[in-house]
Formats: sequence, structure tokens, C-alpha cells
Amino acid sequence: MGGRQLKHSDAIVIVGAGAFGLSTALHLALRGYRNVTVLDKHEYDNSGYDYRSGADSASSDMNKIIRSAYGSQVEYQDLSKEAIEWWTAWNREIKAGKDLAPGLSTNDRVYINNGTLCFTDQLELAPFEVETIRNMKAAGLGETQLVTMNPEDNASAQRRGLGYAMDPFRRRARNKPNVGVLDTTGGVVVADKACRFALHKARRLGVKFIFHPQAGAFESYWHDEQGNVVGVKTQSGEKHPAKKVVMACGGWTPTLVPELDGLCETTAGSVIMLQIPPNSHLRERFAPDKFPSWMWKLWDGAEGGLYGFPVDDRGMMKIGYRGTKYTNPQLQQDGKLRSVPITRYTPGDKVTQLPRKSMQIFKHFLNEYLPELAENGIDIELTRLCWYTDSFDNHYVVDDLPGQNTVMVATGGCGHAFKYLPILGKWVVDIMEGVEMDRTLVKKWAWRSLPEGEKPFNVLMQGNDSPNAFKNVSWTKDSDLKLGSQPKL
Ligand SMILES: Cc1cc2nc3c(=O)[nH]c(=O)nc-3n(C[C@H](O)[C@H](O)[C@H](O)COP(=O)(O)OP(=O)(O)OC[C@H]3O[C@@H](n4cnc5c(N)ncnc54)[C@H](O)[C@@H]3O)c2cc1C
Ligand SMILES: *[C@@H]1O[C@H](CO)[C@@H](O)[C@H](O)[C@H]1NC(C)=O
Ligand SMILES: CC(=O)N[C@H]1CO[C@H](CO)[C@@H](O)[C@@H]1O
Ligand SMILES: CC(=O)N[C@H]1CO[C@H](CO)[C@@H](O)[C@@H]1O
Repeated sequence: MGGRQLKHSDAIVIVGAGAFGLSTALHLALRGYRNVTVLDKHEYDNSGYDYRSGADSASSDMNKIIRSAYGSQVEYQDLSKEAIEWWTAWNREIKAGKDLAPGLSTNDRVYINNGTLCFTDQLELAPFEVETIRNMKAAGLGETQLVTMNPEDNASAQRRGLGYAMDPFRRRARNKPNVGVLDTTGGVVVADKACRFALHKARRLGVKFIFHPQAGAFESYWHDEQGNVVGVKTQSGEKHPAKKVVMACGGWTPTLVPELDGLCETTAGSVIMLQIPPNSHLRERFAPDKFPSWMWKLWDGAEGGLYGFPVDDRGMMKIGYRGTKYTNPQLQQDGKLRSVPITRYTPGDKVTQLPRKSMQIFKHFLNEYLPELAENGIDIELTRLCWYTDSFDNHYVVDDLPGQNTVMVATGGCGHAFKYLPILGKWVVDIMEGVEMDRTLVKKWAWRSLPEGEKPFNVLMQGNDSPNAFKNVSWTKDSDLKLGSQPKL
């Protein structure tokens, strides 16, 4: 690890231009590296990281949640604090309007700090929330966590203009329990715009990007006669020399880097999007300054794990479900089964529907918490499978592959890395250079395997034996997208 001293003129190739790749490129350039090339098979200059325009990486999205609330994991709580400073600075830069990225205007923001509500259907706070409150207090940030049932916290929220976020589902008016914590440090990051911003910044600092389905697609490493990796080959046959190769291919990494067997697997989360018409009063009701981002029963297994957002600037409301994650095991050339991402945009076989189980959970939630959508004739407009890269312990993986020092991975985002887009690369470059390797997160992100007898946070690589393998899943039909036609439960 960090064994080889890199010179600022050395060629570095990053494969993948998602949150990990973009941020690594940006921070390499900021630190003076002058020969950085990023390859991606997706043409981001055409899609602008917009899912609806054909971009299907985890980072290509309308919005993501940003939170400091991390239960007992104070190291991520600290990381959020650092990231929020950067997000705030990026907002300032956009507002100042100097050298804006394509498609951004001075009215845009990449970070909307209007709170994230963690709530439950139980009558008491979950242990995760209790831990968060304790640890934020210990960090001197107690006043940032507001408990919905606590009259003093409620009054504080009202004073700070965040009253709307304490009961966004109008539970009180309907005589229903409303138990949760508002993390006022959190809110929404506008993912597609943030990626475009980071891409533009990295380009301005001299990073070269090759976006093309063949010329940008990693095919294999390029080896010298001794078998050492000296670069990469693309599907178009070009060779790119490199002193360091960073594999940051999100959900595609485990099949490209089979050494990750047992450490990482790609799994699919489910997403629905509802289009609120421009003339509907619900545009106002769910606007970002009147409605927070939220997480419901986040750690409650298959019956929980929902999260959602205010409407975006095109009036689209997104809700996700991660309580069940699905896999697509496919036989690989080495005879092993590995899960492979497949979306509505994959060349060849596609997936355009959701597992029925996900849809049932979405509908149950909408019926209970957001009945005004169906009442106003709003149906689900679009669905999505979004591919995580899970590690067995839910920590990222940023390290050299074992036994050599040319190829490194920066992956394992596990459904919570996007919020760190501005600073992920700072850590990746530190690890590359061998800086302060005794930090807790650097050690957690090192190459590792599940200690014998220990229970994993995420159970990986169950192949087709899992009830959540695509072969065992039954799928929705287009008619399932209707909400209004659903009989009330
Ligand atoms: C449904 C869902 C919801 C999430 N919600 C949140 C949230 O609310 N908050 C949060 O902080 N995080 C969230 N995350 C996690 C976050 O999105 C990820 O951790 C992060 O975006 C991962 O970035 P990445 O760079 O690893 O992968 P990706 O964004 O997937 O990028 C990988 C890139 O590699 C490229 N690639 C693949 N194969 C090749 C190849 N052979 N050659 C060249 N390029 C290749 C792909 O085209 C892609 O551009 C969520 C994730 C999902 C799936
Ligand atoms: C919070 O404050 C609002 C506005 O004063 C009030 O309507 C609501 O009942 C309060 N809720 C709680 C739980 O105290
Ligand atoms: C309290 C708070 O952060 N309010 C912000 C919510 O978002 C709007 C814009 O959507 C801002 O103007 C508010 O300042
Ligand atoms: C849990 C479960 O449903 N497993 C089944 C998944 O599908 C395979 C065949 O494809 C069966 O063998 C498993 O029993």
C-alpha cells in the first residue's frame, strides 16, 4: 500500500467517472498531477449524468440524501461535516457564476440544506437515531438534531424556519404518530448537477476524459513481458500507459476485478418517480423549501428501508426502497457466478420493471403517508433499478489490489458515498500517496476479508440460492404504476 512514490508527471488512468472516479481525478489535479486520464463507457457529455437521458450509473441521479446522522459511526459523521463545507463552497462558486459548468446557471445549487427527517412507524425512536443524537451532542452539534415529539425541539424548528420538516407527512392532523429526528445539517444534493460541476472543474484543471462505449470502455489491463500491469486496454483496442490504474467502476467493479469476490457485490435498489404537474398545488406542497428529504425505518429490514425527496426542478418526486436489494447472478468467463448490473439502458437484455415486492412496499407507504398523490390522480411515471456496490461490512474499499502496487480500487460505495463526492478523492489520493494511513476510515477502507465466524452487515454472493436473485423474483407490469386505480388498503 502506497509503496510506489508517484511523480506528478506520471500517467494515472482512472476507470469510471462516477462519484469515486470524478472526485479522484479532481483531487489528483488539485494536488498537481498533470497526466490524469479518466475512461468511461458512458457518454456523459450527452446525458449530463441524467437518468432520464440514459445515464444509469449510481451517481447519475436527480438527487441523493446528505446527512450527518450516522448512529454510532462517528467517523462518517465527521466526514459529513467536511463534505458539507465543500458542498457549501461549491454552491457559493455556482452563485458567483464564474466559469459555470455546461447546463448550470447561477440559480442552481448542488446542495439544498433543508433537513433530512429520519422517522418510523413505531412509538419510540429507533436505536440508530438515539445513537445519532448522543454522538452529535458529544461533537457539540446537539442542536442540529431535532426530535419531532419534543415541544422544545419543535419550537426551535419553527424559529429556524424548518417547522415544515418536523411533520411533513401531516401525521398530527390525521391523528397518527409522528416519531422521528430531523437532521438539520442534512438535505439534498443534486447529483447530476454536482457530477457536471465536478467534471467541469477537473477538466479545467487539465484532466483528460474519454467518454465512449468502446474507446472509453476498459477491456483489460495492459501487461509488460514480466506480467506487470503497465496500463489498460480499451474495447476499441487503444492502449493507455499508466503508473497507477484506479478501478472505480461502481456496480461493474466486482466483475471487472474478480479479486473482490467475498468483499464486494453489486445489488439493485428500487426507485419510483412521480411527476407532479406544473399546475398542481402539490408542486408547492412538496417543494424543497417546504418538504425535507426523509428516511423511513432505514434499518428495519425488508419492511423498512424507504427514503425520499422533495420535487426536483422539473417537478419529479423520487422515492427509493433499499430494504430488499436484488442480484443478477451471471456466469463469468472463469466459471463463477457474479451479480452484474442491468438497467433499462443496458445494451442487449434490459430491465424496465421492478420486483413486485418493492412495488407493494412503495404502495403501502404511499397509501399511509402520502395519500394526496393518488387523490390527485398522480401515478408512478418511471421506475429504476439503481446498482449499489455493497461490501460485507458496508464500508468503502480504497486500496491497492493485494500483492502489487499498480492497480487500485476505489469502490464499495454501499448506498452512502455520493454525499462525499467533493472529498472522496482527497482520501483516495492520500491512500495512493500513503499519507496518514493510521486514520480510522483509511484502515476500514483497506483490503480485507470477513473474519471467520463474524456476521456480515451485507450478505454477499448467494448466487441463485437467494430469494432476491432475479431468477426468483416476480416482476411488475406497466399497469402496476397506477396509484389511483388501487383499492384503498
Ligand atoms: C438507489 C441508490 C440510492 C442511493 N442513495 C444515496 C444517497 O441518498 N446518499 C448517498 O450519499 N449515496 C447514495 N447512494 C450511493 C451512491 O450513489 C454511490 O455510493 C456512488 O454514486 C457510487 O459511485 P461510483 O463512482 O462508485 O459508481 P457509479 O456512479 O456507478 O460509477 C461507475 C462508473 O463506471 C463506469 N464503468 C463501468 N464499467 C466500465 C468499463 N468497463 N469501462 C469504463 N467505465 C466503466 C460506469 O459507466 C459508471 O460511470 C445511492 C445508491 C443507489 C444505487
Ligand atoms: C409544533 O409546532 C407547531 C407550530 O407551533 C404546532 O402546530 C404543532 O402542534 C407542534 N407539534 C408538537 C409535536 O409540539
Ligand atoms: C431553513 C432552511 O434551510 N431553509 C431553506 C430551504 O430551502 C430554501 C430554498 O428552497 C431556502 O431559501 C431556505 O433558506
Ligand atoms: C429461495 C428461493 O426461492 N430459491 C430458488 C431460486 O431459484 C432456484 C432456481 O433458479 C431454485 O433452485 C431456488 O430454490
